[in-house]
Amino acid sequence: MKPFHVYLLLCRDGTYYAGHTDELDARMLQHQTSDTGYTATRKPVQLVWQGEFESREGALAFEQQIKGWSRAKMEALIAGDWERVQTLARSKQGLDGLRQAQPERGIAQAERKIPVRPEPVEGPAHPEPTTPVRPPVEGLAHQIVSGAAMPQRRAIAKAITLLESTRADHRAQGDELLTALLPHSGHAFRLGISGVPGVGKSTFIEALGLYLIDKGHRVAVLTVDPSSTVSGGSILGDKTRMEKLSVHEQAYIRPSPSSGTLGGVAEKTREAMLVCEAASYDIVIVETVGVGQSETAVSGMTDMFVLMQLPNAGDDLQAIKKGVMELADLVVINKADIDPDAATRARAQITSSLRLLGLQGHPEHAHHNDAVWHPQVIQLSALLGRGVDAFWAEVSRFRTLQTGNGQLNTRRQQQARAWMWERIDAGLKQRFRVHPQVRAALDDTTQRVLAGTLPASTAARQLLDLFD
Ligand SMILES: Nc1nc2c(ncn2[C@@H]2O[C@H](COP(=O)(O)OP(=O)(O)OP(=O)(O)O)[C@@H](O)[C@H]2O)c(=O)[nH]1
Ligand SMILES: [Mg+2]
Repeated sequence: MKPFHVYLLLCRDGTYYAGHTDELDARMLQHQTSDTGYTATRKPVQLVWQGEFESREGALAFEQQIKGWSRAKMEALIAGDWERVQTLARSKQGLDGLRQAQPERGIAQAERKIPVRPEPVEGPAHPEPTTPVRPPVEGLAHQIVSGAAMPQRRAIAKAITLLESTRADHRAQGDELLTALLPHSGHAFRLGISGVPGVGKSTFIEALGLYLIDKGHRVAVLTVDPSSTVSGGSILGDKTRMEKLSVHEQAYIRPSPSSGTLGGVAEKTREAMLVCEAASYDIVIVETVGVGQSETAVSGMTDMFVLMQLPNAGDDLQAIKKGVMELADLVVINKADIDPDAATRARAQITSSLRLLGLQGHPEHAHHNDAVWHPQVIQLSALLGRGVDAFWAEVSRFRTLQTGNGQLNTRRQQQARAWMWERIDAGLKQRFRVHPQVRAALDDTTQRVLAGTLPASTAARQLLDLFD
């Protein structure tokens, strides 16, 4: 039977919001996009806790209870510290109320909930649960790979939430889960789509997704939003308005993780991609905003990288400057309906820029073989759904070519290796920063470098020696 969820959101203003629903994904999307309700002016919001109930009444009762809870008690719940919740309840409300409040399935049964920390923190900000929570990873993997539609959808959401958690015990379970899923992943085509805010990425992905589902595909859409790493919120998440696609049963849409470094966010997206593939989504689309370094990250996790452009010259010059054009396997000029002539001019301009790049740029930065594939430039109107079939024809041609000549496989191998090293670099840096001796010496050493009494390179060597 379909469970009811009670959930807690952490809002941008630091307040918590408690709600209940029987469609958690759809409700989250609503919170992220809706202009009404408590969360409308408090976006971005982050799901920090959920519990499951057999009945709506049970869920409602618990939601009402939570709404009266103190902040400390909510935070104990989020941290999974049920003992502390009980202690706080004993001092405030007495145990009876608490017993009533307990989810029928959920809090006591660890596999029914996956609590997530609101923010990654260096030390334990919340007390660790006294007994480690242990979702049955095998069961979860099984539901993802071969579960029926609804349990599968829930299992995917749980898996991704688990993978996004920064708690060490969750990380270990997440690794176990990924290892179990890996043999079932890799069969999808991974398509990256980038472009400046407002170029029409979401509108296009909605049109493309519905087109692909109509052709019998299952489509997963993930986003990498660099703004989320700064603001803790998500530009893309706020604006994910793929109304038809988001409710389609053959589609799965997940907004960007909203904390961590860009590398961390990209890593989570990469892992979410493997989960979706294991769940037989055969087309995975990764959307990213054309600002910052996120294009490099997304082109580094996809089989084909598409750059969306507006029909005016300023933007493509900018893109060339940033070196993003070199990453593109295909360039799309959107909004051709507004000014067809400008779109035609832009197409000619970009085509010649690309040719120039092929001659003078860094074709080795591209992930295709320049000898066999010249990035194409096509026009379309995402709003009117024009050009989607021509787009897919190009994508299919590229895919066939890359599969046939072995480039697709090579590209994935290179990506996997690069990612491993990227994560090793990030991990080492993190360990270096928290190393006790390094921490003890860091301030003083930095001051001496700033004062000009110690050469920067010597300082680095000394600190690295401490780390060793
Ligand atoms: N005329 C016209 N408008 C379009 C087209 N595609 C998108 N739009 C409009 O452009 C605006 C932005 O579209 P989105 O799809 O939200 O753009 P986005 O690239 O996803 O934007 P971010 O998520 O902010 O990065 C919306 O108002 C769309 O209706 C198009 O082909 N023609
Ligand atoms: Mg968008």
